[in-house]
Amino acid sequence: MMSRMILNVQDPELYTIIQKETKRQREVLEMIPSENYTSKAVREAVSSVFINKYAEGQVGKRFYQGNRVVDELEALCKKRALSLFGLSESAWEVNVQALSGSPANLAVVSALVLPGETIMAMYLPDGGHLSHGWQLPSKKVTLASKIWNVVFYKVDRKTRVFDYDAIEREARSVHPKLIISGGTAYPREINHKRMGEIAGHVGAYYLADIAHEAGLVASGLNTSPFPYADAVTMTTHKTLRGPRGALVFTRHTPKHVKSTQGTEDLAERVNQAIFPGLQGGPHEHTIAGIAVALAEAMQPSFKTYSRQVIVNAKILADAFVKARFDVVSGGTDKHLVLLDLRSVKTSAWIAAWALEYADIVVNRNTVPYETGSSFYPSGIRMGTPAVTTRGMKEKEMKAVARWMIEILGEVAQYEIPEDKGERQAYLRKVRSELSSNSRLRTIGKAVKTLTKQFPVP
Ligand code: DSN
Repeated sequence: MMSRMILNVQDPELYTIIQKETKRQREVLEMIPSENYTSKAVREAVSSVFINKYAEGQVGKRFYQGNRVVDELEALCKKRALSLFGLSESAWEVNVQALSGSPANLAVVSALVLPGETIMAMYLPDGGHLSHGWQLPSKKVTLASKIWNVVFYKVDRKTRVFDYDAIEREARSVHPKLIISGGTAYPREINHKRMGEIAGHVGAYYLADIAHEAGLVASGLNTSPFPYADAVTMTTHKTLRGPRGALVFTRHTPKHVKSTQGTEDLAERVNQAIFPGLQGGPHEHTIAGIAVALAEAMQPSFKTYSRQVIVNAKILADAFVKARFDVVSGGTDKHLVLLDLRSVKTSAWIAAWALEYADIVVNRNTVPYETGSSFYPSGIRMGTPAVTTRGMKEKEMKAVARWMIEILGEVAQYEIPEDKGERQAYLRKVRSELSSNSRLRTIGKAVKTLTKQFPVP
């Protein structure tokens, strides 16, 4: 339970840092699509006494004593998770212990695929995720890429959406054991039915990672992958608006693959992969916060919120299309919009800084058929979950889009030199120019006026 504040007395240095971040989160337009503001109730649960407890094992089967109440907590969280997505306990297991999205994905892959076997995943610049085995031609970047043979599928060059016939051809040629969909920057809905069918045709498991759109799926506004997937992973802190954590859902009996490991329950394999395979004690305080967020997501008001998240993102996308920006895939079906800035000859690094000088926080992002690098990519990614939590709607989004378009106009033609030697000096000069740009300051003031009217929870 929250009680009288003592941190300011005991550790003023740390307290001041928290105050600064509180102020920052209150004053800026937080538009990174993977971020959100949790409720006070979620934060209260996360800072509860569950932070003190070790609880390796599963409900009713713990390795440490003293877990009677933890069992109650975890059982409640699991029940709520299954109920939110309309799943039956007899067909699906949910594990609520994965520490976040990347370990959740690693656990599922390690449970379903033997080292050296092939997995197929969305290409990172096309919106995939690092934890699906990202690697460069010259470097195995992730642990998954060191363990498994990873083959990526890409979006169509012209439409920048997936061509499912091409994915099927690829799957038939590489015979993956697992096909993964989902990621971080694909603005369109995934055709889970088709992905499930492709997995079925090649005898692969299908893992749908809905980290980004979990809340939209829970609200029935994006297609549910559950009828088609063998396993579904999601983080709990993006559109689902809980604390940072993850949920892993697994069918007891696989849909697409005849078990090669006897009659073993698939979900049991995933549970074992999470603990003891990958982690020790679960973070029960986070699980408490997730349980609160799941109950919040079952309220009718959450569906209204999710609907507004999508409406708001579509308003941004439409405004950028009208202003002749290159909106990847021409729009969005969910909470995020991806702009390819190569058409306006601006570096995403400079654009993101310019926006931040006006207190609009987005992230620079790779885009399909990327020609830059992950640190200096060609796109910016923006999203609406956090601003919608604050209550912003159509009118505010139109104003935000206008400001963003104006700021991007201010930095058009700023290009980062190819020469690495010249680059740092150039970037320092640009940041200094941006920090004193009067137009950015004026927009920053308007942003502060707007954010004052929409308090964070
Ligand atoms: N880093 C997260 C995102 O921003 O999408 C995914 O892990």
